[in-house]
Amino acid sequence: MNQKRSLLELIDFYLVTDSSLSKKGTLSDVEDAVAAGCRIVQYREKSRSTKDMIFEAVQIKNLCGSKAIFLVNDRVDVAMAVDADGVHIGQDDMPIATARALLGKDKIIGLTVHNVEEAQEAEKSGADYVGLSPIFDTTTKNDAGNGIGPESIRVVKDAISIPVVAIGGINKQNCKSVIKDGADSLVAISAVLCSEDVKKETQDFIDIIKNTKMGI
Ligand code: TZP
Ligand code: MG
Repeated sequence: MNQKRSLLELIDFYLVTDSSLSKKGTLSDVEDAVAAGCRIVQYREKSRSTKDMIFEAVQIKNLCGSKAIFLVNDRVDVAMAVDADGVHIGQDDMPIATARALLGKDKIIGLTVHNVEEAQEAEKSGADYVGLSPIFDTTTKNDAGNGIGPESIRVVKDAISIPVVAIGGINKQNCKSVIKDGADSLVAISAVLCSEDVKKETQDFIDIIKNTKMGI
């Protein structure tokens, strides 16, 4: 049993890395977010060679240690090479069943979904959580499409029993409503990585999420 699996129930702020937005570098971002209490990190790197990704992924895995789940975006091969805790894949990436066969039952697999049908299908296929995307319009991902609106979070949350992670256009102003609308966790890439202090921003998000979940 992957010990990190139990952390999935505790996730609040979810860090997705982006070297093109980072001010101090991906390793610094991960270190800051984990120090702030972030319990899940996804290494999302679109421009590095496989060799460089593996080198960086090993370092991110070490920074996560036992404190945070460490997932690799898209690249099942990189996740396997460094024995990451799992992967996050999209609708056009490797099918879940194939990823599961390669990674084994203990690894965590997250799938991006855009509506309730995809979310139900994801759960049926054995996804461990879904990333519901994009909640609001965003310029961080070119092909993300238009925001589906925060109301869709509740619809998806009520239809499945695995955790729902909200992503796309989320910031400190709208994150409270995203949690109230039913998200278990949320990603805010530009809001955190474009800030001057990744640790403080992460802490702020975690505080808002925790307080909102407690009804404060
Ligand atoms: N997947 C769907 S939207 C998105 C990704 C990776 C980008 C989210 O970035 P931001 O800056 O939080 O809107
Ligand atoms: Mg993808």
